[in-house]
Amino acid sequence: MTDKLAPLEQLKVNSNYLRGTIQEGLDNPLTGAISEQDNLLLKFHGSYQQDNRDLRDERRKQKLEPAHSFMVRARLPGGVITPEQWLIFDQIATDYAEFGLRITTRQTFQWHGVLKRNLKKLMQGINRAHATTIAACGDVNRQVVSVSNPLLSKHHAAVLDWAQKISDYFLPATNAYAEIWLDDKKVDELTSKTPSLEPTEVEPIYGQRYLPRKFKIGLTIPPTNDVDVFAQDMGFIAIVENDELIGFNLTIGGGMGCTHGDDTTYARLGSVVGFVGLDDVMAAAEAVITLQRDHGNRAERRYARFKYTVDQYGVDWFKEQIESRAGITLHAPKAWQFDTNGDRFGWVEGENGQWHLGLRIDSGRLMDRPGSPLLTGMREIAKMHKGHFRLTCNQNLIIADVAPEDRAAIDALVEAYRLDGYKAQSGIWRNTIACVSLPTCALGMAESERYAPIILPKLNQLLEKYDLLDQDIVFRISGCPNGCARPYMAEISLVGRAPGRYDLRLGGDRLGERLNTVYKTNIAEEEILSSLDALFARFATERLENEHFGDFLIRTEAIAAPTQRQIPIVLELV
Ligand code: SRM
Ligand code: SF4
Repeated sequence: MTDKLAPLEQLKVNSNYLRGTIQEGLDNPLTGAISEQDNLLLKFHGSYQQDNRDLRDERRKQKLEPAHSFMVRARLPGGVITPEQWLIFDQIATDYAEFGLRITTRQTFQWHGVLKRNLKKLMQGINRAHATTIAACGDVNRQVVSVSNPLLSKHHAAVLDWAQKISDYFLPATNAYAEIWLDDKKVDELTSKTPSLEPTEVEPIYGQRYLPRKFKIGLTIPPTNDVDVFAQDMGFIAIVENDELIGFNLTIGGGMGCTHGDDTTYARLGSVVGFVGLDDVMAAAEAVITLQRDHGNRAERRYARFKYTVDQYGVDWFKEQIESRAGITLHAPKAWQFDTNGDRFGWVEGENGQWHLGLRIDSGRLMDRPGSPLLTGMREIAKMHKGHFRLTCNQNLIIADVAPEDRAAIDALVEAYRLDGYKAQSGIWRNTIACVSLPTCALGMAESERYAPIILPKLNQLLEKYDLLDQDIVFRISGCPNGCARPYMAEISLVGRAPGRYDLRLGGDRLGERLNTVYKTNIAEEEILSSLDALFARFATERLENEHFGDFLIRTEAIAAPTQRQIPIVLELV
């Protein structure tokens, strides 16, 4: 059997529970890099070795090694951050990273451009803030995402609790993280979140080989689907009856990543397999994860994501297996109704009378730029804020739990530091996500984060012509088909093929329940704009009342119907 394993499988087995020779690589002063094998293991610790692609050619000419640095990703279940944590995260970004703080599409922070000599200091900073980076990347259960704003209602808070419980339960148990990054200090000295300091050589859930591939979990509470629950390997849709959270509809097998020109890889929406009561949630989750552990493809990483396991064995087989492994009954799914997968901006009052301010952060990048001192602005807010912050899966930010009497002071800082972009932005701009891509992402084929501010003013011009500037349209850009911006669910998306060239995809909905479809492939900006110009013109005159752009395109057959591999169970809504 073992000789059929993908090379990474063997590496995991031989890594002594994720230690490899990471420590030796960090200690080697002769290079700013670590070995490729250790880089693969480093991911499980929440970091990737990268190099600045803008500098590649110049350094090659000068016969220098690439400008190596590291990206670090925190694990912040549900994206909740205290002001004290914020200030530490900001400080380490300022001291050790290059591009500020970056909110990701899974509501956590990344730091980019961290030099090898600073990596441990940055990791220790994160742990000092009672957070961790373990399992933020790698073949494990990753950052668990949860519906934004836990403070809107008691149910939001309860769903966040579940997200944190699930996240903690599936943390790796290895002591390698503490040994390498925390000098094997007792975790309590640094953080309560980093697991296990008892020397342990077993991984009760994962075993020596961990999972075949990354695994992602998201929880949401209708009518909001801001986590894009159907994009998750495993999703939980909260069901509230008689004002009580009674359980979740369980979804399995969502995922976005695919490869250009390879139809055997595809984006897939999660399938709803049934309703689980609160007592059965953890057992169901463990059954799903261990089924993927035991049946996922470990020979060919291209097919190792859970969605392929689900399609290989079938949803019905999975239902039976979940029930027998967990010793539970999957009940018929309960009705739910989403109204958006976007964020709300501006002030909202929670049911306890406290207020929450949603801010739009373009591509989630918090940096100080001329005329846009966002990082400093958020630092000033963190110094006086008494509540929490929430990061969202749309790369935005909520200043949560603000007393009515503190709103004015927050408003003044938001305005002074230009954090109030959402007030002037068009509907499409406010609903844009762009993945990182260049210069740090090794897989980027076209610009994304840096392209958004170039194309958006041009899209605004088109929309203005047709008086559509206020239309909320979900627009997402990914620099390659891996789909980190979840582009396959957007009303309009661009998926990078080569510098300046993208696939234009159209027809997702605003609920996160429909995949879109390719409209034109491998086109440059001029054609992107002319294609959309024609469609916006029709939308302006032919749309029904309250009809959204993606729905309009499908209804009028302006685009081919989406070819979804699996459609979530559709219910008679009550
Ligand atoms: Fe992603 C790989 C960035 C969310 C699908 N993703 C990467 C890497 C690490 C590139 C690499 O492997 O060398 C990117 C690092 C770029 C950089 O410089 O920071 C990267 N992914 C991101 C982030 C930062 C995008 C962003 O703009 O915010 C998001 C971090 C999330 C987090 O905090 O954990 C991010 N990635 C996603 C999502 C969206 C989601 O999970 O909701 C997806 C699609 C959902 C899914 O997983 O199917 C996603 N990323 C991928 C894939 C494709 C996986 C696949 O099934 O084929 C890769 C490539 C891979 O794993 O081999 C990838
Ligand atoms: Fe990089 Fe591609 Fe993900 Fe964008 S979608 S961050 S280019 S891997």
